[in-house]
Amino acid sequence: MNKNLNNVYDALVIGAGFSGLYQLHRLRDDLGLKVAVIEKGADVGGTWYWNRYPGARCDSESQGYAYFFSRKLHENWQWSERYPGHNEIRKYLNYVTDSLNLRKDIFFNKTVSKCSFSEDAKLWEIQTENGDARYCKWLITAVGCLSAANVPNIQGLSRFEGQWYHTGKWPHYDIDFKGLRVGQIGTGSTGIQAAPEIAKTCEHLTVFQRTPNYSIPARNSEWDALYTDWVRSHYEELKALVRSTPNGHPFRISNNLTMEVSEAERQKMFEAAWSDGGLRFRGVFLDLLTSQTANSAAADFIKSKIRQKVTDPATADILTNIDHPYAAKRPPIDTHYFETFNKDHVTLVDLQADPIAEIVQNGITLESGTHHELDVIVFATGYDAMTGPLLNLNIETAKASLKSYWGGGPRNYLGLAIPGFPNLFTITGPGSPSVLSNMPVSIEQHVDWITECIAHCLETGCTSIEAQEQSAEIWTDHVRETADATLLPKVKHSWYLGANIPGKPRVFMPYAGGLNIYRKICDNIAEEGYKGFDLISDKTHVISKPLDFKPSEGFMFGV
Ligand code: NA7
Repeated sequence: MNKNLNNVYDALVIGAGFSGLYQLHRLRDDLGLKVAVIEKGADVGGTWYWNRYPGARCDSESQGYAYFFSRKLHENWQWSERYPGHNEIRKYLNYVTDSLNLRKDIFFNKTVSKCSFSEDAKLWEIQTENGDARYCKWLITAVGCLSAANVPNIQGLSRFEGQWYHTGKWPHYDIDFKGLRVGQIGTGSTGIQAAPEIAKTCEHLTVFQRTPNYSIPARNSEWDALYTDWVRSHYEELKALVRSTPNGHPFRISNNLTMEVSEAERQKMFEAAWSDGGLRFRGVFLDLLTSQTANSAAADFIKSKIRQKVTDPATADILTNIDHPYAAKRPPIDTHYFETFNKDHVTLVDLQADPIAEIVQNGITLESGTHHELDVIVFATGYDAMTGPLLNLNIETAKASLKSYWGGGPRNYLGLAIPGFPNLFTITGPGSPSVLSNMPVSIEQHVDWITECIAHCLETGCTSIEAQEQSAEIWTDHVRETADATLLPKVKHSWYLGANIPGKPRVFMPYAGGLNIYRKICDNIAEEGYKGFDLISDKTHVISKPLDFKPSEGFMFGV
């Protein structure tokens, strides 16, 4: 190790998105630690630094998609629309960065290539691709859940003579689609946002759909001054609301059960939720994700709406041939997605009927031999979600690598600590509510918990904290049992399950028990002296308590 005082830190944080920025602030400004952030991109933003595709916009409503730790930050910021667009989110994160003077402690343009723990020095060594090394006692990953882009291995891509892009690694300049024939592969949340925007200017858009998807109208709109004032002056109420809901969103989920109201009432409630638009639709009944009957009622309602929007019945058939329960895959919301297929220059290709055979120089050929000539291919094909960004860091100790430890799927404690990997914390890791919730709210909860945990270690002279193997086993079982009590795992191709990546173990990754319940579990564990962790002092005295956490029966799926 070539250590000198300059490159040894109390803590290093990987990633300068919502998580990394707040973690830097808390450790540096509240605990007074020497901290730095290592970031791959050239600026702050994390996921939003890379996601700049046409139509890229957050599905969370703006009034809840922000930090709530600072009243001042809240009151001096103003969102302009119901859902924040990618440019505005980057502006917001730059505003936070500058307000808190964070930039000076961020190393940009540095991709972490390896994180190895030295048992002797009790330090993590963080190497970057350009050959730098930095050292720290506490290592915190803030790499996001959706940052490892998945470009499917379709034969022939290297032969394609046009341009191709992945939505999650979009160029930092506007692409002019005028006069171009564009093929878009993928109809998840991203593809559903991108297609209507690309269709606005291109000569022809061909959407290659493998699995049809439900989508609810987003009903985005500009905020008026009255609402902006209301949001700015209702900091405490909004903060209390997002911290109390199971999904961290600024709206309550109804307690009504779908089949306990009359058919007429049910349709009326679906209609009202459809008019409200967005992820709120998911909250119209309590049991949409736990009762197949309830879910089918919602699914039928949405399918009937899609049929009303799409003028060609054959196209409507392909769009509504949906094989999974509503919201069991991440439920998209859209702005004129289905209406886009009514345009003469937009074609839908059903890959279930005729899969892609190969990509050739001038387009995509299907197994039937049908050929689609293309100038541009847009891969809206998602991510190696949740585990991908963590495994890409090549985290290892002398005894194990994370890749081998997670060979059968992620195993950890509370989604934030992994047995065998001391002093390592994973913000919004698999096994935490993360992607089932409104991310900034989950992020704040994790960062606060990690900060308090490190503060506790510093106060008590503990030099090392590590999750116990048994705790990880109990927690991982609980994550699975909680998901199994819902319709969430009943999907063929879902990135929640890792099923979108060939060879990835099929394990339901996020915690579906609800952010509010999860928060209580984490708080209880901290209050009871970090139950389930081994805390080791300089004299290697283990002061941990065994975990007696019993999985609760309560669960609540976010959106
Ligand atoms: P998703 O939700 O993983 O969607 C990816 C889409 O790409 C989905 O329609 C996939 O079909 C399709 N896909 C993936 N691989 C292929 C291949 N090989 N051939 C054809 N089609 C393919 O990613 P998004 O970026 O839309 O959304 C990710 C999250 O970002 C989103 O949920 C929000 O939380 C924000 P499939 O369904 O697998 O059949």
